[in-house]
Amino acid sequence: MSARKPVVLFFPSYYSDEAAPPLALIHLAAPLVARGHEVRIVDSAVEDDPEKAVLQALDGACALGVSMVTGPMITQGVSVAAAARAARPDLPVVAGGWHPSILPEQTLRSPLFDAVVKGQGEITLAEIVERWNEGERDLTGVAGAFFKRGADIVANTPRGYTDINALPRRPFEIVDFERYASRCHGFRWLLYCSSHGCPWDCSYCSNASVYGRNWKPLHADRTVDEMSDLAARYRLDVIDIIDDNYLVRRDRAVEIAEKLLSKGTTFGYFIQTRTDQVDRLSDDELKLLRRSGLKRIFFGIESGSKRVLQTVNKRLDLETAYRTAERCHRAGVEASFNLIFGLPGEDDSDLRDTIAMVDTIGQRNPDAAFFTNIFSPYPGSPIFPEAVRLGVQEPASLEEWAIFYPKIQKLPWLEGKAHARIQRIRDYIRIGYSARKMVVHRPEGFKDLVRRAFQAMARFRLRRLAVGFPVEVWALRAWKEVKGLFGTREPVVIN
Ligand code: B12
Ligand code: SF4
Repeated sequence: MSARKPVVLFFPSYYSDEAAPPLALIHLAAPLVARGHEVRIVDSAVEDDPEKAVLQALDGACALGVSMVTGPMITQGVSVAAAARAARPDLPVVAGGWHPSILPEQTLRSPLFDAVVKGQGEITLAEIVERWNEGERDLTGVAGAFFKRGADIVANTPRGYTDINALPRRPFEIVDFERYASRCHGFRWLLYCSSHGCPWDCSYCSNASVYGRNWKPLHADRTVDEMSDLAARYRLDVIDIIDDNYLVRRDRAVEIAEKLLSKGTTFGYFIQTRTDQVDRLSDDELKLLRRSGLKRIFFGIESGSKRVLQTVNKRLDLETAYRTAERCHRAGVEASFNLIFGLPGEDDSDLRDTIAMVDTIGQRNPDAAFFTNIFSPYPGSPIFPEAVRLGVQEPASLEEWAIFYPKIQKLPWLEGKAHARIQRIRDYIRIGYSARKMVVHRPEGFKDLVRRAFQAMARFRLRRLAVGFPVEVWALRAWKEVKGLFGTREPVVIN
């Protein structure tokens, strides 16, 4: 057997100020490190010249892996893979992550990639690297891999789910944590995964295409040990648990909270879940979670229209959502609500319902935050074929998927003035209801008075759906630009 050569893993830019170590790549590194490979991670979030950094890291390497989700990450994923191919034509390149997992054959039609991993990558990538390290390009028999044999694309059998409890510990130390903390102005946080999947079936969500309609957790003990070790090692302020639905098992969440409390940990943690999952917790349990460090819950609530919620199979009851918003406030847990505008069939009465819902939540929880999106039909989601039927153009190549992004994508049923109007509504929700921002200090004194005046105006407009001639939005934009000219940036504080 040849010496184990280094493996380079690249995380393309996602065009955001927030930076946290690339969790997917740290997961992938676990078995490779355990088998004796050096894993060199290059992350655009902390790299000024990612292409140069990848080319340098390739020295002596046996493989390059590129991670991509549908959307703009593809742009740099492709350009860096092209630069690597030009510099090291002999080097095999593998793509993985959500986009390649959902569209493995189309991704592999790009001449830049030699293989694609479908789904969880830990064991599949380790087996691929084992072959490539020996100079063997044929990947026959590596479950979960797609590869090229001459002009053909070979699809191996699926790997099925790998229990995360059976995988080696995740080697966070292979990235330089301090580079991330300094990008976040000293805010110290990590992303962490304690379960995979979600048993629900919302039609706009692509989860099931990768993890099935299952929910698979890491044992509570291991979760507590890992999180507290990481928090101590990196002096973390917050661990952002990225699980799609952390509260599927109430007893496990309670057990984790009790164990964190008995260890005396001081870090905060964020979770994502559904309002009905919180509704099952008693007040005491919710307070217990708060005392154990639970600072913020992200809820996908999407729309205030019962009809729209039904068409996307959300199975969500608004009264439960209101009750949960209020109970979070009482328990001291910050609540963030995600909204999706532009779902197929949404009309003015649905918009009014959504605004009324935002208003009700805002009243019952004055600290609630709202994040708004325009619907983006992701491949792999059950709604995708309907979106195509309604006129969404399905990209025909990996590169074309780069523009598939809520910020830039136009929907055939939401064009021109209708699109601009939704953008205004989003602006006014941001001004009118997001009491606490995730990344910026809440203003004080005179600035807070101005903020309140803008807030009242935005709420007034939204209640009447009167968002034309948006002078407040223009004024805020102009103010931001002036601040930008003088180089003043708000400090990044994720509270
Ligand atoms: C955290 C996160 C992000 C972070 C990641 C930051 C970081 N530093 O890691 C950032 C900010 C980049 C992000 C951005 C976006 N995200 Co996001 N994100 C997630 C989230 C919540 C967790 C990802 C994660 O780390 N999971 C844990 C790891 C271990 O699992 P994993 O990512 O699946 O990785 C495994 C496999 O996919 C595979 N794999 C991954 N990469 C690679 C690479 C190689 C070479 C190989 C072999 C294998 C492989 O192996 C890994 C280990 O098993 C997921 C939802 C989820 N629960 O996974 C959504 C998710 C990936 N995001 C999604 C979306 C839509 C977005 C945005 C478009 C959202 C938006 N509205 O702006 C943007 C895209 C940004 C851009 N500009 O292109 C979708 C992707 C859907 C799709 N079809 O691609 C998801 C699935 C959410 C959802 N359910 O819709 N996201
Ligand atoms: S949107 Fe949320 S609740 Fe619905 S299936 Fe996806 S992860 Fe589950």
